Amino acid sequence: MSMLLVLCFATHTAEARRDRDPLISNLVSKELFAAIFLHKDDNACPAKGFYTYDSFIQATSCFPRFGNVGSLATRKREIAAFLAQISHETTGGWATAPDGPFAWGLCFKEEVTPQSDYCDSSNRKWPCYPGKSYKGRGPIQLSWNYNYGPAGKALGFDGLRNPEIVANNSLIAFKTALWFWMTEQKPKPSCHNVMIGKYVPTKADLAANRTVGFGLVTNIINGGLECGIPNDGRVNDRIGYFRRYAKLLNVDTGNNLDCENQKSF
Ligand SMILES: *[C@@H]1O[C@H](CO)[C@@H](O)[C@H](O)[C@H]1NC(C)=O
Ligand SMILES: CC(=O)N[C@H]1CO[C@H](CO)[C@@H](O)[C@@H]1O
Repeated sequence: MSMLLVLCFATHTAEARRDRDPLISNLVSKELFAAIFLHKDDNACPAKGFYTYDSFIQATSCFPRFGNVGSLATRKREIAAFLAQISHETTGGWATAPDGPFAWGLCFKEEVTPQSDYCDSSNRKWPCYPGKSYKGRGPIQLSWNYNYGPAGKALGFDGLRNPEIVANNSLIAFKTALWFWMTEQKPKPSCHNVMIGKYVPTKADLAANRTVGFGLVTNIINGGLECGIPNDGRVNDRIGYFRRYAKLLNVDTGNNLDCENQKSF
């Protein structure tokens, strides 16, 4: 068990050893993390005490390219985008919440009233284990057997038999969010490659308005439900978090924040 806690499995191991100090902690200090997630440890938040700064920093060391590619502005913008997306996924905020709706990221660690077990039984590569729920858990609200399976394989846990660990171990929880962020799942690019500008749209992408920007990351995460809709509240919530965090990190947001004119993948 303790091995699981300290090592980054599979392909990430070698990379992590090559570059031991990605210095995310220089860009996101403990104080800034606390200012970003002002209310995560309130009594009102079911995730109280779960999402610690140390777990976040430790998890990033398994993904040395995260927040570590390109100019200082690019690095900060990617980190702000990641923190914004996980905040929307776990938000406890509401319009008139203390300190505003965007001070309430990382309030939840698992979906409270899931509509299903998120089992895609047609997926033979990552078969669901009887009785298990692949509902949203952790900072990115990892869901579906076809995400739990490969995330677990990459990170060293049994995602299909033990999906609950994502809501019980905050280091693994943050690693699943970073795994999702860094991993391309065709035809979607990785969120990371979008935010560092490495993504090159195909003809089909261009025809669907899928150009670089925070809106494309939203499209990758939940475009099927949220994109191509004018003024969608969920999309606006993601953007609100991103604007607040970009300001706290002292970086501009870049263009294309919205995905209302994009088709989903
Ligand atoms: C692309 O965006 C433009 C507006 O900028 C819109 O008129 C067009 O319908 C969009 N295309 C698709 C495929 O959604
Ligand atoms: C020991 C422990 O914290 N167990 C929890 C693991 O996560 C599930 C939810 O997915 C909880 O119900 C358990 O209490």
